[in-house]
Amino acid sequence: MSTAMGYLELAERIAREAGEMLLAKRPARPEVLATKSSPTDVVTALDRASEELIRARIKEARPDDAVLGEEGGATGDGRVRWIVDPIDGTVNFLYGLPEWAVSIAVEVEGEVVAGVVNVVPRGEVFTAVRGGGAWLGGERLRCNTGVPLEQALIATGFGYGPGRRAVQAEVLAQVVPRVRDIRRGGSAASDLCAVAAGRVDGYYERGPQYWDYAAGGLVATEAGARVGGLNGRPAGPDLTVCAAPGLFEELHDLLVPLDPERDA
Ligand code: LIP
Repeated sequence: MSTAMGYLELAERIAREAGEMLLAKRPARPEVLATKSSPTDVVTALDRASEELIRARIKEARPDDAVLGEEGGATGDGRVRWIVDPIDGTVNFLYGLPEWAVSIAVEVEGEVVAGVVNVVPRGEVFTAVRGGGAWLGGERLRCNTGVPLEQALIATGFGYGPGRRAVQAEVLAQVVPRVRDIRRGGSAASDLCAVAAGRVDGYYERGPQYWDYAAGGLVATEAGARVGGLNGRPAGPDLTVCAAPGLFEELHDLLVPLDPERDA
């Protein structure tokens, strides 16, 4: 069980089990347990229960591996590391909107080799193995290509802090007139899979954390998209941009002079 495909099989099995648990246990209106970076950045009991289940299953199967999880932080120091978002799109989960996902990526020596994004309410499980393509069920995914910026449907997201949001709104005001339209789904993992599936043409966001984009980023890359940051930097919390080559550069060049990282 040491190939990327082996990691993917385990990750998919765990992400499906967590998804089933969340669907079965989700009350009509989940209770907010705590807030994190701002009063709107919430944690429910089921974020924690989902991460506990995922960590327990990883530990049973691979006791020496490290884990980085949104709720539980970093544990262990193995050469294999699991990157876990137990519910990406927690606000959607809270409100009963159908756009939240369990996201699990597997890194070997710092490189993501497998990823699964289970968009639970839609029953869609996106998977990817490095070099092995991106898949939704039995269908191989390919991102849209040859779309010019002014025809592009672009997904984005907002952070939880008011200062960051004010800058994001200013940047967005300059982006909207230049593209077909904007979508704000509420889950970065799902947005990246939407690029992979050709449901949007591109995505950009300031602030996504590694657990938000590790698995979805591999799905998008394996579907032919480019995933990166500004000025040759890798994707990251500063800025993550994703689109087919060509559109990536157009979107990147639109964003750079708008200085979307200026709230830092
Ligand atoms: C969310 C992201 C979303 C972003 C939110 C938040 P969470 O993750 O996936 O795209 O706009 O600010 O970070 O908090 O639901 O795991």
